[in-house]
Amino acid sequence: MEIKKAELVTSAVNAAGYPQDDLPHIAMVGKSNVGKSSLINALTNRSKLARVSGTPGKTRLINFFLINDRFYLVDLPGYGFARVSRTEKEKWGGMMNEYLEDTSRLKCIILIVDIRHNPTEEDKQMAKWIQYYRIPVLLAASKADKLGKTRIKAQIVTVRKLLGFSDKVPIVSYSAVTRQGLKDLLEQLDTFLPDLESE
Ligand SMILES: Nc1nc2c(ncn2[C@@H]2O[C@H](COP(=O)(O)OP(=O)(O)OP(=O)(O)O)[C@@H](O)[C@H]2O)c(=O)[nH]1
Ligand SMILES: [Mg+2]
Repeated sequence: MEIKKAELVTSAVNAAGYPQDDLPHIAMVGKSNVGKSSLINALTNRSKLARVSGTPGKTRLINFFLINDRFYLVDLPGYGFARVSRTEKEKWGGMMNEYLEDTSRLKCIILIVDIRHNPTEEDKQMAKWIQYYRIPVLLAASKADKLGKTRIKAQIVTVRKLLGFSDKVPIVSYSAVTRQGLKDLLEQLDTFLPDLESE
């Protein structure tokens, strides 16, 4: 797939704010600061489409990016940053629950983890959630520019195992900085979307 068109359509806090059409969704989840918004910018070749920050907790809303007028990339708020109140955490849980309540349009969740670190308890919880809801998943290991090739290979095996996913679940390492792995990721995304011909 080649991304030719990308636009932020809407930001939502609840289902009433989601796009009301039937286009498929591909949603990104992961720890705060792992690089979800950066991945959207890298995939779409637009440096400022999604807001990126060195400070965790930048994305607090559910942002819907319409891609090629064909599907939505959904940027979900990150989890697991220390300095948030309990109310904030509950708000996050509520937003995620509501989003995952209706998965009819959700074709894939991209679960992003930082290639340099083992998955956290919250990553494992998210993996369980994805399995519970039986959502097709693509694992993406970010910041591959920070690790040598040999260690990337080893870490990919570890990540899959610690998250409890089978060999059937694809995992791609990538870097939003060097752009390594992005082509692979786009090719993988194609496999989750309905064929254009049959739409
Ligand atoms: N070296 C490197 N840095 C990256 C990469 N991807 C993201 N970053 C950096 O990581 C930081 C966080 O990136 P974001 O894209 O804002 O992370 P996020 O997951 O959207 O964070 P929240 O919105 O808080 O959930 C920024 O400083 C990015 O520049 C990558 O592939 N390599
Ligand atoms: Mg973000």
